[in-house]
Amino acid sequence: VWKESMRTLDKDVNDVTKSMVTHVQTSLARQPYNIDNLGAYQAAAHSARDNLLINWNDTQMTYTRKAPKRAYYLSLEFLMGRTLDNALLNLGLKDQYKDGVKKLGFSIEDILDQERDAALGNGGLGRLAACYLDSSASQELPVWGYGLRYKYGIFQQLISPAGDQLEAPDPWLDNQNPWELPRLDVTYEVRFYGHADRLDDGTGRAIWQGGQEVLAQAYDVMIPGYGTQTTNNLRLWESKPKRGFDLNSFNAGNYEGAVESSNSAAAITSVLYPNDHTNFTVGKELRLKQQYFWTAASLADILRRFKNLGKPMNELPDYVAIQLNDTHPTLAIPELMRILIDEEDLRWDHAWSIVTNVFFYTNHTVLPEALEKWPVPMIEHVLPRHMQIIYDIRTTDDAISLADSSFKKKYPGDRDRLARMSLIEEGMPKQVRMAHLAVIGSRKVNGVAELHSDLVRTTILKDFVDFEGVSKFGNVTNGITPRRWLDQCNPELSALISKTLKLDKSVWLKDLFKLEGLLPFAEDAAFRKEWAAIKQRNKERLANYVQTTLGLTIRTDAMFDVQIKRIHEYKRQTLNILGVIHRYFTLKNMSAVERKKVNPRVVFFAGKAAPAYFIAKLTIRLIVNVARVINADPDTKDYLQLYFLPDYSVSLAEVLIPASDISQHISTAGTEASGTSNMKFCLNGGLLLGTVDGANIEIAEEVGESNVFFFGHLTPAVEDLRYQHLYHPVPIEQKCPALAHVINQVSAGVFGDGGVYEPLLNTIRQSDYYLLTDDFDSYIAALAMVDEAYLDKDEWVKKSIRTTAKMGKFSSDRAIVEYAESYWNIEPVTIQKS
Ligand code: 26R
Repeated sequence: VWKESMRTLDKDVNDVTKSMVTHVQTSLARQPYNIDNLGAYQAAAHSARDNLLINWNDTQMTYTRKAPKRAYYLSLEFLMGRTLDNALLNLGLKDQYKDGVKKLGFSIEDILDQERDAALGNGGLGRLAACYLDSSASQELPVWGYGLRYKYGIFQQLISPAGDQLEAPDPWLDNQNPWELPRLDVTYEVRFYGHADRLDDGTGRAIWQGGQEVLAQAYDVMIPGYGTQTTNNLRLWESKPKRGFDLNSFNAGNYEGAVESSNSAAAITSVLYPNDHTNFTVGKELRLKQQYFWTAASLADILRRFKNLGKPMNELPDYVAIQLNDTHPTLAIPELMRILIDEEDLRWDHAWSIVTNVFFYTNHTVLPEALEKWPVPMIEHVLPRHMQIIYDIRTTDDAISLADSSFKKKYPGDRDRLARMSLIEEGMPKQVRMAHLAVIGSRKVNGVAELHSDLVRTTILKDFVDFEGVSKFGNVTNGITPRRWLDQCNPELSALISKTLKLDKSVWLKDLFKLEGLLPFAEDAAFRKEWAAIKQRNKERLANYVQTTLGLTIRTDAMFDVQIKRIHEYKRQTLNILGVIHRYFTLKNMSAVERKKVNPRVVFFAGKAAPAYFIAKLTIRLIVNVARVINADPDTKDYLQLYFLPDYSVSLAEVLIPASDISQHISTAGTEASGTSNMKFCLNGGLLLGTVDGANIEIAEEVGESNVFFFGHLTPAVEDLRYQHLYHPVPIEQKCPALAHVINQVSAGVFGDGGVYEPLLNTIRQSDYYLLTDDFDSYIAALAMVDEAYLDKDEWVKKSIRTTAKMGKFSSDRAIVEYAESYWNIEPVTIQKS
C-alpha cells in the first residue's frame, strides 16, 4: 500500500494542472477560481517542490546507504536568486509546466516573475557558491552546502532624487518560502561567552561552561541537479532562544527582560552583513557570533552524521571534506579541535592530524582591507576556549610550529618572518589573522583564477609556500552554471545553439566544450543573422524592463555597454563614468554632421555600495547626476545615453547580461581575484572590455586576444606605479590632460553640486591608489577600438559567436569536478529509486 500510494514525478500536463489545483485548495487554502499570478506561482512552486522532494528523499537515502565520502561547502553567503525556473529546468518539466499554467489561464513568464530573489549574499563569493551547488548536483556529487538563514538578505537599494543610495530591508521571507523545509527535529545548542578551565591532567583538555546558549535550527533547501536524480541539500541555520523566555523575569513583572534573551538569540541570523572587500565589521561582535554559530552547528551536524557510520574518529578524513569559502568559517578549525580534544578525548597531535586532513581553504581576494582579523580580547570574551586553542596551535602545532624548533631550525633567528607568519598580529589590540589560521589548518589552499593563485603564492601567503612547499597551494579557476546563465536567461540563444549543433541541450549544457561546434558557423551569414536578431530581441527585452520599471525610454539601435558589479574603488566604476564624461565632451565638440557618423551608445551601470562606503556611494551619485545631464542634452542624447539601474540582483543580471554588446571588467591589474560576470557576458555572446586581470586573462586565452579589448598596465607594474605616485608625483594636468579636463569639469559643477564630488576626485588627484591616471588614456583608446569594431557589424557578430563558442572552460561543472578530484577526493554517486 505504501509503495502504491506514493506521489510520483509529474509526467504530463494533466499531472501538472491537477497538482497545482490541489495545492491551491490545500496548501494555499484558496478558491481555485479566483487565483492571481501570485497564487498561481505559489501553487506551481508547491507542486514543483513535491517533485524535488521525491528525488531529494531518494538522494539522501542513497547517501546514507552507500556512505560515500562527502564534501561540505561552508559559505556565509549563498546568492541563489529565484528557484522555480531552475527547478523546472533541472527536473526536465519546463514544457509541461509552461503548458499546464497556460491551460489554467496563466503565462509562465508572469508566474516566474512573482518570485522574490533569495539574496543571501553580497556578490561574487555568494553567487559562486550557488553555481557550485547546481554543478555538484548536476555532476551527481555528494555535496551539501551549509549557511545561515538570514531573515533579511542583502538590502534593497533605492536611489534618492539627488542620486544617493538609500537602503531598505529585504524581508524576503514575508510571502512564506515554499523552497525550504523547517527541520524542527534538527537542532543544536551553541554556546557563547562563559569561561574555559583547563584540566591539569596533562591532556590539554578544558571545560567550557556558562555564558549564553542559543539553539540552531535547520532549514533544508533542495538543490536539484540538471538531468539527474541527484537532489542535494543546502542546510541553513536559524538562531532561536534555547528557552522561549525567562520565566523568572516574566513572573517578576519584567516583561522586557523576559524577552531580551530571546531577542538576542534571534538577532544572530537576522541580517546578512552587506560588506564585501572593505571590512567595516572590524570588531563587530554580532558578526563573530554569526560565524561561530554557523560553524559550530554545521560541524555538530557533520559529526553526528559521521558518527552514525560507527567509524573511529581517525577515519573522519576518509568520509568528510570541508571546504571553507574564504576565511569566514575558519573558526571551524579550532572548533573541531575543541570537539576532538575536550569531548572526544583525543590527544593534541592526533586531533591536529585529523583536522588538517579535513579542511580546504579557498581564498577569494588579496586586497589587504578584506583580510579578516579578529581582536584577541573579543575572541577571548565570546569564545574563551577557542582563544586558548588558537594560542595552542601557535605554540604546539608540529606541522608548522611557528614558534618552536622546526621553524627555528629552518629560519634561525628570523624574527621578522616569525612575526609575519604568526597567527597573532601584534598591536593594540592584538588580532587573530584568520587567513593564516585557515592555511595552517587546511589540507590544501587555492585561489580562484591563475593570476590570482599566483599572487596568493607570491604575496600574501609567500612565507607559507616557502615553509610548507608549493604543492599545498593550487588554483581552481571559477566557473558559472550554464543552466542559469545561458539556458534560463537566454532561451532563444539556447534554442539556436541546440538547433545549430544538432544536439539536445541536455548534451551541451553538461559538456560545454561542445559549444566549439559553433565556430564554423561564424562564417555562415544566415546564422549570423539569427544570432544578431536574438541579441537585438534581448536588448528590446531589457529596454522593455526599464520602460515598465523606471518609465524610461531606451533606444535599442545603440550599442549596449554594461558594467554591473558591487561598487568599489578597485573595480573602477569611476574610470568608466569619467570615460563617459569624456565621450560626452567629445560629442559636444563635434559638428552635427560629424556626430551623425558616431554610433550611438547606451551605457548601463548597476551595483550596490556597502552602506558605510562613502566613496562608493559618491560614485553612484556622480553616475546618476551625469546621467541626468547627458540624457537631457539635445545635442548628444541621440548618441549617448546613461542609466544607473537601481537594486542590482541576480534576477536583474539575468535580463541585463543577454542584452549586452560589450561589458566592462576594468579593475586595476592584480586586484580582481577572478570575476565571474565576465564569463556570463561572454557565454551570452557579449564582448569583453577589460584589464589584464583575474579570469579576463583566461577568457582571452580561450577566445584569442583579437576577440577581446584589453587595455591598461599589467600587474607587475602596479607596485612601481604606486611608488611613483608617492615619491615622484606628476601633476595630473601634465600626466593625463584628458582626465584632468574631465575632473575639472566635474569639480566646476557641470553635473551639479560641484563641491560634493571633491572627496571622490581627490582620491585620483592625490595617491590615485587604483591607477586611474595611469590607465585613462589607454582606456579611452580601447573604447575607441570598440567603436571602430562595432562599425563592422559582420565582423562584430563573428567575434560574438567565437566568444560564446570558446566558453567551455568556464562551466562550473569543470570547476566542481576539479575540486572533487584534486581536493576533496570524492566520487559521483548514482541515486537509487526508493
Ligand atoms: C571580511 C569581509 C569584509 C568580506 C570581505 C570580502 C566579506 C566578503 C568578501 C567577498 C569577497 C571574498 C569576494 O566576494 N570575492 C570575490 O570572489 C569571487 C568568487 O571567487 C571572485 O570572482 C571575485 O573576483 C572576488 O572579488
